[in-house]
Amino acid sequence: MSKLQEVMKAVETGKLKQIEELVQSAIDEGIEANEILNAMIETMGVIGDKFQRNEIFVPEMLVAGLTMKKGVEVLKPLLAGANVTSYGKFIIGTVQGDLHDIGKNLVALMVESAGFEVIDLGVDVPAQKFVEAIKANPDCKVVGVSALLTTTMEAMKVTVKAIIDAGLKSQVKILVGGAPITPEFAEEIGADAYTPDAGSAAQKAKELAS
Ligand code: B1M
Repeated sequence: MSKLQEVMKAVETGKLKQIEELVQSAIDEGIEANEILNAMIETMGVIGDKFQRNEIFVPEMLVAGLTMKKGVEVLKPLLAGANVTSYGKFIIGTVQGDLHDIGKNLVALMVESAGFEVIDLGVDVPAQKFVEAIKANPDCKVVGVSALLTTTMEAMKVTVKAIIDAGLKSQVKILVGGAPITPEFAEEIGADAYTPDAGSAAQKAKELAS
């Protein structure tokens, strides 16, 4: 089994104690950090499919998620580039009712390495908390809203509306993303931009802040 396959297997089977060592040895073998990250993301897709087929349940999905998080920690210094420009603050959170944070954390990491100061509101964030955070940070130019469940797309809509209704659209641009989100949905709810992954989110955030 290749090192990359070992990493994928460890995430899939929730080998929390071994993942850091396995990721490190994949790095030592010369495998690019991005390749390792993409392999872990692919594995989460496998986990999701197994969950849908009732082959695994929430606890296994949770441990796989925790294992991936630990693996990402090892990759972090390699994924984060040098902060050359300062783009100001970027507020990010996962919407109310949604506890998924792996993708949101990756977006935060990439945005930070692109030169933003990231304020992470965490998961299950009520719309009002986004509004208060933006008001408390008048130098924040971009806010990122993440949702992973079709059932929490409505909370994303509510969040974007709350930011608009609070009169904050002249201050911030709203970037949305997450597996069920589409460019059409983003436009429909009044967001300024949608991106499908963390790398493009960082690129888009820079464009929105400029
Ligand atoms: Co959940 N879960 N989960 N889960 N989970 C999914 C999302 C699911 C697709 C699995 C499936 O059925 N195939 C499904 C959603 C179905 C749907 O709504 N269509 C699902 C479900 C149903 C649930 C529960 C309802 C299960 C239950 O309790 N019966 C429950 C809901 C809990 C809640 O939130 N209220 C639940 C719980 C959980 C765990 C807590 C166990 C765990 C989360 C752990 C954690 O995040 N700390 C979990 C996990 C791990 C998953 C899967 C397997 C993996 C998610 C993940 O981390 N992917 C997931 C299946 C899947 O994704 N295929 C699944 C890797 C991550 C890097 O990708 O988050 O998509 P992702 O982020 C990407 C992009 O989406 C994008 O960039 C990221 C990186 O490139 N992106 C943005 C994300 N946010 C962005 C913001 C941006 C821009 C881009 O701008 C601001």
